[in-house]
Amino acid sequence: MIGPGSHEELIARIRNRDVRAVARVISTLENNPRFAREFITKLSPFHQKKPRFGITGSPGVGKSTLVNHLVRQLREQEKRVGIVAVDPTSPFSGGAILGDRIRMLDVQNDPNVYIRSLGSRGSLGGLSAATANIVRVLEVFGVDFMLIETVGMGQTGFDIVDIADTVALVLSPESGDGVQTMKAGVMEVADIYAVNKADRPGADGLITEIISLLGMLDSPKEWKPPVLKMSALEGSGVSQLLDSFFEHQAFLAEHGLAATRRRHQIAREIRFIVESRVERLLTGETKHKATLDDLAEKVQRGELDTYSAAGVLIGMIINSLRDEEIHEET
Ligand SMILES: Nc1nc2c(ncn2[C@@H]2O[C@H](COP(=O)(O)OP(=O)(O)OP(=O)(O)O)[C@@H](O)[C@H]2O)c(=O)[nH]1
Ligand SMILES: [Mg+2]
Repeated sequence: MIGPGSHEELIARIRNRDVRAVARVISTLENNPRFAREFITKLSPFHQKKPRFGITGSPGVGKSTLVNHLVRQLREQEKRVGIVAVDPTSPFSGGAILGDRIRMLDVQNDPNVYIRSLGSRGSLGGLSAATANIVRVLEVFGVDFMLIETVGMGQTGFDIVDIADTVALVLSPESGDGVQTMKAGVMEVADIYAVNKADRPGADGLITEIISLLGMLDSPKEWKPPVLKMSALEGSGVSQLLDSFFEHQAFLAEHGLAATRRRHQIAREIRFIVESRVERLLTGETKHKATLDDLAEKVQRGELDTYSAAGVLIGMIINSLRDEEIHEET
């Protein structure tokens, strides 16, 4: 348990690259929103964002195997790498990363590589509020580069596009999800398309399909997302992925888009925090939930209309949020 007053000490330890302090803080961030508020407030002055690369795609397309390659390439450049893998199948992690741990065995014992798996709290593709904070902690810890692996993108309140600078969508011919994924409107948000498992039949067909779908999008972007072909298993074509990432970083910088993009992300994060706090008040055995039920009954009996009921609840939520702020400050 992390006691009060120890935040500064923990931050000092993290800045000193103390792995145990990092692990402890990350676990607490994942499970304790109040700790997150206090800790991140104190951490922020020490934080500087690092390049962040998001790797997303359906289960089993080869994301972790590709991440492994990326880590190896970055290590060859003497970079320290942080990896966050968001696993939607586990509602909590506590560091029990299993699948990814096993697949990333060869980079696991490198002290310059920090791997952490997180639950996504049940929302497919969505990130928990803690994810952005955990990335910050690792950046203060001193990684030069963040890799973030998630399943799915662009469909939930807060996800990979809200954290990463550049997002690669990984597809594989055998997952057969190419067209469906794109039709779900996911297409626009990827900066790079990585067709993996090129050692399997169907990769060229998938590439043709992606290129033609990209051509149909009527959002004329200056950045033309590359469609890359690779086999993470054989290690062919994988270096292009990192090259494309750096090209995209340079593109964002040259066009002055990095800052704008980041500001939008931060706005989305703030909004997500606000929404989460309101939602927390209305979920579970809270007095707000009880009031909501009462109000519903009144509307049902014809004593009240829905808008007036909402007004009552909004007033109550405002008061509670204000109380929380005052409470936190003391
Ligand atoms: N044939 C072939 N198999 C691959 C390739 N890349 C990965 N695989 C295999 O595909 C399986 C899934 O790979 P992962 O890297 O774990 O895929 P993932 O996308 O991280 O999977 P989840 O994290 O479970 O969503 C493993 O058995 C890999 O060995 C490839 O290029 N070709
Ligand atoms: Mg994986």
